[in-house]
Amino acid sequence: MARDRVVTTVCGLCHTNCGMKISVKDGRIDKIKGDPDHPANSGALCVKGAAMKELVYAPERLQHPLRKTRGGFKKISWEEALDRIAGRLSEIKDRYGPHTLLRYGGAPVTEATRDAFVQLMAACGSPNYASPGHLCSQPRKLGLDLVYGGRTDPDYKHTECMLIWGANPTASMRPAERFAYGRFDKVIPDAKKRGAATIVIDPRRIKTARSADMFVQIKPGTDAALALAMLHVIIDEDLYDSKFVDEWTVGFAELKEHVRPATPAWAEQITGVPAEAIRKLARTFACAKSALIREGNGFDQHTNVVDSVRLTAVLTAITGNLDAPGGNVFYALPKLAPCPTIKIEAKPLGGEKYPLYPRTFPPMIDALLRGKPYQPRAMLVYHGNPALINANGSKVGKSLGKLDFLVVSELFMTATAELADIVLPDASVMERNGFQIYGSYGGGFVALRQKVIDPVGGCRPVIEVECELAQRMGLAHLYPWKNTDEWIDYKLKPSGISLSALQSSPISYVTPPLSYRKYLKKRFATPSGKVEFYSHKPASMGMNPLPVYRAPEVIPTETYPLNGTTRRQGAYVHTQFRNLPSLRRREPDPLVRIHPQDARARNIEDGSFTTVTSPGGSIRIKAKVTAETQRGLVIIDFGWGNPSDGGVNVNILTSDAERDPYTAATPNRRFICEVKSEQRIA
Ligand SMILES: Nc1nc2c(c(=O)[nH]1)N[C@H]1C(S)=C(S)[C@@H](COP(=O)(O)OP(=O)(O)OC[C@H]3O[C@@H](n4cnc5c(=O)[nH]c(N)nc54)[C@H](O)[C@@H]3O)O[C@H]1N2
Ligand SMILES: Nc1nc2c(c(=O)[nH]1)N[C@H]1C(S)=C(S)[C@@H](COP(=O)(O)OP(=O)(O)OC[C@H]3O[C@@H](n4cnc5c(=O)[nH]c(N)nc54)[C@H](O)[C@@H]3O)O[C@H]1N2
Ligand code: SF4
Ligand SMILES: [Mo]
Repeated sequence: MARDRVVTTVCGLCHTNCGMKISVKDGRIDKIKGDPDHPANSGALCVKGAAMKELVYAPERLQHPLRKTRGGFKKISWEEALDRIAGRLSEIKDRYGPHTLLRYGGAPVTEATRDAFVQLMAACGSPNYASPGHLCSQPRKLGLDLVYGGRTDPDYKHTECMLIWGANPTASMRPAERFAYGRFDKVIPDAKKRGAATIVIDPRRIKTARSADMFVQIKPGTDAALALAMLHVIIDEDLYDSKFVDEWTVGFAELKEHVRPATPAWAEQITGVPAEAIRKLARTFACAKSALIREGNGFDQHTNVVDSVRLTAVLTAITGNLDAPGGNVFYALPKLAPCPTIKIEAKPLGGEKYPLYPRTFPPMIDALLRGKPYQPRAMLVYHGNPALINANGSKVGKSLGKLDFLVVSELFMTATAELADIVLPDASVMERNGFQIYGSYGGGFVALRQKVIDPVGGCRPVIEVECELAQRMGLAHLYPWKNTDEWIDYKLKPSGISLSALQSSPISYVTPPLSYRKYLKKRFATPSGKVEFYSHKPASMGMNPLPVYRAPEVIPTETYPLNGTTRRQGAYVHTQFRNLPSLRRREPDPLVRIHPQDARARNIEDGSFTTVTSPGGSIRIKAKVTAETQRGLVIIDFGWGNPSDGGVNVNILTSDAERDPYTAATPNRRFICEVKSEQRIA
């Protein structure tokens, strides 16, 4: 490899996967720029991507495998690490059965995150591989699937009306929106120039709300009530697309009956949104020439997420905005070969209770703690931090402690890695080949994530490590690849390209450009081939076939009079990056945001320390007094609590008792609490 050169690659620190141009000097990363030719970001980079060099060369980077001993972690060789892991996994598999092996992979920001150790579980015969999917997009995907058989994304470019609903794209998707439109920071200003209306539905006055035409400040977890009332108005006032409804939907008569009692006055009591504002919202959305809903992660992490998102899908369909210009459309994505490649008959731990989303993580946590239906024994963690990101943090810590054997592949020593028996230092996204897939107006495309530098220290890429383990466990014959490059070729085969093709053309379009109303030819991928307002799948689980509002079971009490929710900090991704100086300077501490009236009533001053207590526990945290939240709702920054970040884990306060009936989604964005100023405690 030439030691000085410019490498075109893809970031991979978040789902946006921006293109990068990286200059390398003497085998080290020198300068990082956005790739002007990459359709996702057109040259822009966010502060996190710009901090990539700090991440790669961070002094705390793990550089050797570590083994836990009585005296703490000790450096060991790769040979020893791999032998020990293969030996222990084989032993546990033989003694207790393959199903007692679990795998957890974090948010799938790259395809390697999606796949790592999944084939190993399958080769062993375990069905138990999970992710934070129950908190992130999988419940939303299921909601959309139930109604119209696929996931849609917004057609920002052509819309007349945008509902930014439970999403904060200017903070979380900057500079690019994954599926749609070059640079997201231009989406809203461009739409405004065209005269499109922007409506924000959020409990917090986010930045986008300040310039929106309408800001609907909703109580968390009550979106289904709002959507039902919108449907009430739209049907009552005949504002729906009757031709589409007649030809392409099932269950309209049932839906009409269902939403009759859901008046705006009823919804006002639940959502805190005035009835008149609900009527205006419904009329603006339904009467616009085209309208889209950008539903976001604000829906996930609530216990009614699937039904709430089903209702947004119904709103899109009933107003004729489904797969129509300016509405919510099906973007084609490049096809990838499936992983695992082995059919496993055994059901995952969530299989009985959550047949529509069986690979959900909470049943694994329960099984660890209760030993029922059986006791899981070992877990491999890749690119995730389950100890911090799940609801009821204390319980999660205890449950991971029940494992006989925990292996964590990481870049840094995290709260989860601290619990591990063996920690493996992974090569970062800059130190291994990879690829990324995207949807766009021009069609689905694949981009090459070209290796930029050799792995630092003794780090090794995870796919290689997995192949080594498979070899040692006598399972290599069950792998269609032997190394990272072969894995890439295997994955890309259905799209008709290969790693070497990508190396000569780093961005390859593999599907035709976006077209609309594809259902006219292909119908919808639902059992009836139509949009299902009424669905038999929930009915088969004993659930209401129509989407409903389910009131949260846990509501404020005298002891815990406030609702709490959590906030994603733009400078960080989840639990990461607090150790990178340029980012830490931007957001040095976690904060609890509290409304001025709630603060005054509690003697809490801006910048002072408070104790926030919920039935799950207490945390000490600095207050920010601000009217961006609503009365009765405090907002706490999420993602702190790693050993060296000096912050507190908000998930100590959240509860996992109540769950979404379809996916086991826990209410990480809604808990009850009280906040006390430090003076008052003293
Ligand atoms: N209360 C509350 N809880 C939440 C959320 C919330 O908003 N509020 N958000 C939820 C959501 S949407 C999600 S997606 C989850 C996130 O859950 P996770 O994905 O489990 O969390 P991350 O902090 O992203 O964990 C990624 C870990 O991978 C490590 N890592 C980074 N790059 C590499 C690499 O190249 N190789 C390896 N081996 N490791 C790497 C990082 O150091 C980090 O420790 O959290 C969920 N939990
Ligand atoms: N910088 C940065 N970027 C990220 C991430 C990160 O951690 N940092 N994480 C990535 C990941 S894994 C994800 S999932 C995406 C998420 O990206 P988005 O889907 O855009 O979601 P969030 O940014 O979490 O914003 C969710 C919004 O929903 C609001 N909300 C909370 N509860 C409710 C509710 O009950 N109803 C309504 N209507 N709104 C509610 C919150 O106040 C917040 O403004 O971002 C990705 N991008
Ligand atoms: S938005 Fe930032 S962190 Fe995410 S891929 Fe782009 S540059 Fe990287
Ligand atoms: Mo997520």
